[in-house]
Amino acid sequence: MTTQQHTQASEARAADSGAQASSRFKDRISANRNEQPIDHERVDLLATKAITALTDIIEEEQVSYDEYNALKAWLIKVGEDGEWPLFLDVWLEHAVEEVATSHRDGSKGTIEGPYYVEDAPEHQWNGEMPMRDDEPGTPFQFKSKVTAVDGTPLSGAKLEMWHADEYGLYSQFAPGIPEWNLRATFLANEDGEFDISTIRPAPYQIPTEGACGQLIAAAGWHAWRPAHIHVKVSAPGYELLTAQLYFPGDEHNDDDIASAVKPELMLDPQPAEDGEGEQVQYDFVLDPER
Ligand code: MBD
Ligand code: FE
Repeated sequence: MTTQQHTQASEARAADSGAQASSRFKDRISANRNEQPIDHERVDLLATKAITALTDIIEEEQVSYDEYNALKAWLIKVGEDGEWPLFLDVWLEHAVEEVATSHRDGSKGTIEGPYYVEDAPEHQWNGEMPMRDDEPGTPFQFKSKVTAVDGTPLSGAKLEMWHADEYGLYSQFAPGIPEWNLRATFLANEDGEFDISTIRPAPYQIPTEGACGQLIAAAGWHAWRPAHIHVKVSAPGYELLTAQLYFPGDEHNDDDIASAVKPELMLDPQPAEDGEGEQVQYDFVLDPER
């Protein structure tokens, strides 16, 4: 395949990713439904505040019927395109994540995003991310140690990792990629360590063909997220850490469309000591469960 053919194929397939995230999310929610009673006071408070914030904008900005109808049509399209998870995770999740983790003393986290899949197959602490025989990309060796805030190594730690391929596509959300490609759960050694072989992911452009892309084009924004590796780090008795790790020098580290970059999440890749590619050490500190 030429580069141009590959770009065209990637664009066609990226279009499905936003919609895939919708059906995935619905499955996950119905599987985990724990019949919580409705907190009517809280719904009243939050719904009233949300409606008031919007009506304030309408008055302040003198919003017209044409603008109101454009919004209506666009909201309908977000649903039709299956892009609500994409929209919410790109523009709102970062604020929810800050609220959820502000009490922590351990490692900083960031948003999960729309492309996590639970229960990725398990591998040993020094395993390789599942990848195709001809998987393109720079080899990347990821070393890590997981400790508690008091410094105790956590031998029971699990590290789930998922990331895009060299073309910015995620398995299970873009067709034609093996199911668990570049997704895995690693189990720590007795010192809480990991030594994982993978490839460097490419920067990610959110699908441009759907409602979210339409908004981005209409507003004159860009659709890029910097290259990133997603992780979930856990250990029995400790709070789950959800994070993304970034690469210095990426063009979009300072203007991530999803506002999910933090300085603490920047990797420091070095040339690999043995073999080709790069290696990095990045450690995690977990907070005890409250
Ligand atoms: C991604 O890969 C991602 O991580 C987020 C947060 C939003 C869209 C695509
Ligand atoms: Fe991502």
